[in-house]
Amino acid sequence: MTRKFFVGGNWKCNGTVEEVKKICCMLNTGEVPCPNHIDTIVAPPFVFIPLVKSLLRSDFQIAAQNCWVKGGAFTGEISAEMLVNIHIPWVILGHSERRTLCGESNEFVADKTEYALSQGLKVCLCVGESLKERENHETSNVVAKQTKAVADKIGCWANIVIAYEPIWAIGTGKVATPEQAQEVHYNLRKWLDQNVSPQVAQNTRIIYGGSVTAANCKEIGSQPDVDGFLVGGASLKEEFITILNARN
Ligand code: G2H
Repeated sequence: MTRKFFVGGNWKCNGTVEEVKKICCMLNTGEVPCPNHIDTIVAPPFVFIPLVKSLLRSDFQIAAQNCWVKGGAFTGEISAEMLVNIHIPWVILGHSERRTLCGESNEFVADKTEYALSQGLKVCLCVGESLKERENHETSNVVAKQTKAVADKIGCWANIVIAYEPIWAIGTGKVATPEQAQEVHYNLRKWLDQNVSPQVAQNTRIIYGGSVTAANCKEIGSQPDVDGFLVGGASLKEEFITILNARN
C-alpha cells in the first residue's frame, strides 16, 4: 500500500495574534495538494489554538504541541481530555525539546502516548538521537529504544505517525542528508516489522523533521521510507506551502 504523505507545521513557542492571523491567511490562500493526497497538521501554541481553529480552512488539521495525561492538580499543564473537548484531533508527543528541556523520559512519553490514544487523539510521536549518540553509532538503538517504550504500552498503531527528528538537525540549519534520513527510517521500519508486525511496519508513516526547508524537501521527501515532514521554523513562512507540495 502507499502511505499517505503527511506534513506537520510545528510553530513551537512563536507568534502573536497578528502573526497568527497572517500565517493563517497565507495557509488559506496557498495552493496545496488535495486532502486525498496529503494529511496536513498545524500545531500552534496552546493559547492560539482557538483562534487558528476559527480562521483556518478545514483541510488543515490542528495539533497541540504536547499534552499531559489525565487532568487534575498539574499546574500549567493541558490534559488530553481538554484537547478532545475542544475537538483537537492531533497531539505532538516526545518532541526532543520537551525530552531535553523538560526531562521527559521514554517511559513518560510512552505513558502520555498511551493515554492520548485512549482518549481518541492521534499522536505524532517524535524520536531521534543526539549528535553524540550519532557519532557513537547509537542512532538505531536510541530510536528503537524510544519506539519500544511506546510499543510496550500500545496495541494499535493506526493513529500514530512517527517523526524522526535528529536532535543535531533541529533548528540548526544542519539537515540530515537524504541518505541519512532514509537509513534511519528504513531501520525503524525494519524494527517495527520485527518487533510489532509487518502490517504496522508497512502502514505506519515515518516522517522526517530537522531544518526542513523549501530547498531540501523534495530530495528528502523522495526517499522510499520518508512519508513526509515535521517542520519547525519553515512552517511559519510562505515556504511551508512549497514543502506541502514536495511530492508534486
Ligand atoms: C524539529 C523541527 C520541527 P525545525 O524540531 O519539529 O524544527 O524545522 O525548525 O528544525
